[in-house]
Amino acid sequence: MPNLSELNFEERTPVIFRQSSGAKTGEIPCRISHGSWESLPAQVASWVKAQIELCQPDSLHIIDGSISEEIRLKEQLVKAGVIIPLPKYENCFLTRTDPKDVARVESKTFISTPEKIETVPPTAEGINGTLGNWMAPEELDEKVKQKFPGCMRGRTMYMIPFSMGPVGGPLSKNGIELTDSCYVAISMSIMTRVGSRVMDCVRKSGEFVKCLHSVGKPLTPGQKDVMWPCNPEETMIAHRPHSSEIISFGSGYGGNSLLGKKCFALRIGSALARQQGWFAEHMLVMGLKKHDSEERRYVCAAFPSACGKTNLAMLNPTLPGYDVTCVGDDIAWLRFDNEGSLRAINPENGFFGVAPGTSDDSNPIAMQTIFKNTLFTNVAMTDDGGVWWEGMTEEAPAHLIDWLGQDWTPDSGKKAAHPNSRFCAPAENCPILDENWEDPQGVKIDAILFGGRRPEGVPLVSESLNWQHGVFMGAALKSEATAAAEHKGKMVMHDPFSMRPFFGYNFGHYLKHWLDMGAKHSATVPRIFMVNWFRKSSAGKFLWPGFGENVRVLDWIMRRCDGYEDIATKSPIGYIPTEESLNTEGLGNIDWAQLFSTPRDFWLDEVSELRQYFKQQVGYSLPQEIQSELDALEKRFNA
Ligand code: GTP
Ligand code: SPV
Ligand code: MN
Repeated sequence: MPNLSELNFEERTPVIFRQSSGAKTGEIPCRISHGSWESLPAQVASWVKAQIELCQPDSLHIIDGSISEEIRLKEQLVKAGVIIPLPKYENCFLTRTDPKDVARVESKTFISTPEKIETVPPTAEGINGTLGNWMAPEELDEKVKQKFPGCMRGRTMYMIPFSMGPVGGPLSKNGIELTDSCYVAISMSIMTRVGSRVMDCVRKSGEFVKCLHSVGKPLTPGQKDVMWPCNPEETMIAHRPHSSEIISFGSGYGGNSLLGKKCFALRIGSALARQQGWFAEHMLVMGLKKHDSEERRYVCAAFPSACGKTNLAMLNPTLPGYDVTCVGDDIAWLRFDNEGSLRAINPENGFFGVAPGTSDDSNPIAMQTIFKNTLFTNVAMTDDGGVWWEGMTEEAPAHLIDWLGQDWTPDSGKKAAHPNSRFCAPAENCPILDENWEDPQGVKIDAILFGGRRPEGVPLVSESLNWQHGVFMGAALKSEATAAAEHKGKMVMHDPFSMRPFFGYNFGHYLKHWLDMGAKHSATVPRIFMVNWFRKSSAGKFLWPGFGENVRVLDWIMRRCDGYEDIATKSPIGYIPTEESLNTEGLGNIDWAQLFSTPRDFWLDEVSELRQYFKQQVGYSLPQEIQSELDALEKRFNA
């Protein structure tokens, strides 16, 4: 990483809004630069007032969600040099972050509950927990007192009323984010439904998740701002599930600052879901229809960060006769309805997707989604005012401005786009958006998939023996680390349910919740599958072409859901396709034996590693059922 002080970070003047609807009065602790203080519901006003007193911004901008507001905010940001217009596309912009603020920071993310056991399972003596970080409420109070007083001085506080899920829907929930980052305000307007109509809901229900965010860099009078203010040394992303509060300091990036996403929809969401009998999951939701069938089937899939959710959610089927639709690419809220069917909504309103690797070949649907009304972060810029990243075209352009704002040529010997560079695009841009994607009741789920990057041992697809075994598969999920968080290198890490960074409560209790919900609805639960697009040959090449070809695996999964028994054989790890049953027509050479083998040595090692993991990381919080599944797996290999 280059040293920040060596970079030519363009200085800028702070964003100031000219429009003003109110003067400083006794009641309002700062200038209101946009919106009306009087119109705020009482509970909202009292909370906001307290946060203004704490953070001491110069002014408050109440986001109304109108187009004219969006245009004005973007104009201001362009003038200040914070976002750069991309004239090659329609209403698209580029941001470059501070190179120290490029991904989620799991090590600085905390859940605060009175009892530690509510948040994290007990670890074995001398072992560091990897399933979340707990902070005592008093300690969090103390941290807030250290970090927040005056943290927004010289800046505008944006107040963003937002809804996760269709506004006013029975499964939807409201939040209000206060932030001193206009980039966050604009991104939240893409990723969630924002503005006055949400405030109307809050007024009716009186309920909202309280989200406070600051980049943690106050300005003294006259001080010039930097392009991407942040405070990496002081970064903290904290959650109080008991009072539905999120407190984030020091980072402006993605999941650290767009608080509706991981903080609300997953961490606070999962804690609420447990209390209220539903699930909040790191899952895509997609629809699949065969042209000769009446019904569209829906699948949700939990893959760890940067492991293929956006790609599967927007799959472009290579088999003729299939039609794929997208409901969501990152988060699903799932609930059993009165008939016992599991139904999913996508609480988000946009895609915050990984840019590198996205191309007309790998994900043409994403390519049709992201060149209108999109905000790019940390990608490279082309000479004609477009964007580029590794994998977008086979050949790199002869000249670019890289993600650090420096000249780049193919022989620079470094990446032009940051590996975790992202596009932030409205869902409505997606040409295959499902017609029911905003159905407030959600879509009916037929299958749940788990998957990660497993170079060895794990076959392309297997089906669990039953719900309990499927929950075990989710609990045992592992994947190679990616650039979505601060982990380095390619080590295979545990990422149970692809939720390791996002659990809002004790993982053992989470597993119990999954088991209990399944037992309650045993007659109607979806089937559970494990997939692995990333298995490699001994020569280190992917054994499976992936991307659009993954429809072949979905096709097999759908036939299993239709009750076709003779297309699978039972292996010790679950049901595996018979060789003729997976359509591989036209794929050329597929090494079936390598792709589907379940090597005994590998799996016995896996069992003993899992045994140690559960013992060291989950301890007595581990449900007995999961222990039994592990024992049974070992037994099947020794039978
Ligand atoms: P988050 O937004 O971080 O939660 O990630 P995501 O799960 O949506 O990840 P995404 O779909 O953006 O995956 C990004 C990476 O996975 C890119 O490097 C892709 O090239 C790679 N990828 C996705 N699908 C496949 C596949 O089927 N095969 C292979 N080999 N790579 C894939
Ligand atoms: C992930 O890391 O899983 C993401 C990106 O979806 S972020 O919103 O930054 O968490
Ligand atoms: Mn994600």
